[in-house]
Amino acid sequence: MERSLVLIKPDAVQRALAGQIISRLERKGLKIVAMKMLRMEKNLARRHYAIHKGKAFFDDLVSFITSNPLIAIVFQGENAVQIIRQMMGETDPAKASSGTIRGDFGIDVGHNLVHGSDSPENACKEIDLFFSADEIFDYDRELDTWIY
Ligand code: D4T
Repeated sequence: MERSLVLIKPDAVQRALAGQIISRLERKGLKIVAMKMLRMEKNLARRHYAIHKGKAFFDDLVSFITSNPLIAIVFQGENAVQIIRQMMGETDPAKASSGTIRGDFGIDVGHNLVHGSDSPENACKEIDLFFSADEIFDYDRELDTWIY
């Protein structure tokens, strides 16, 4: 079953939106298999966002993501990566459709509330950055027989 790394970013934690965001993903049918609160170290942030190194917004992005605690979650489900990207909406909340997390709760691209892995391959790499194997739980839920 596919997994995706979701970050409830510092702006969402500060705005007390963590519960609502997690709830949306849970109600969709996705299963939480790992979760922790942490303050991202600068080195981890630079590795996580390595693809953006050299871009104008890179330093602001690293400052923002390391400024306050965030919540890292591994969600599991069929097609989890694509479903979560759809539910998050476009990177820029001003362009994200209503009904998406960013479309409903955000305005500014630098404060876009959530991260979700953009491919199953990147999900595996990102999950490894945040979680050790013994922090990820393999368990059954009876309600899954009503989701799948
Ligand atoms: P993340 O990685 O946070 O899930 O966002 P996306 O996958 O949707 O978008 P991204 O990697 O292109 O951007 C990473 C992060 O950088 C911020 N950002 C992005 C910014 O501050 N200014 C910008 O112009 C862009 C493109 C927002 C998300």
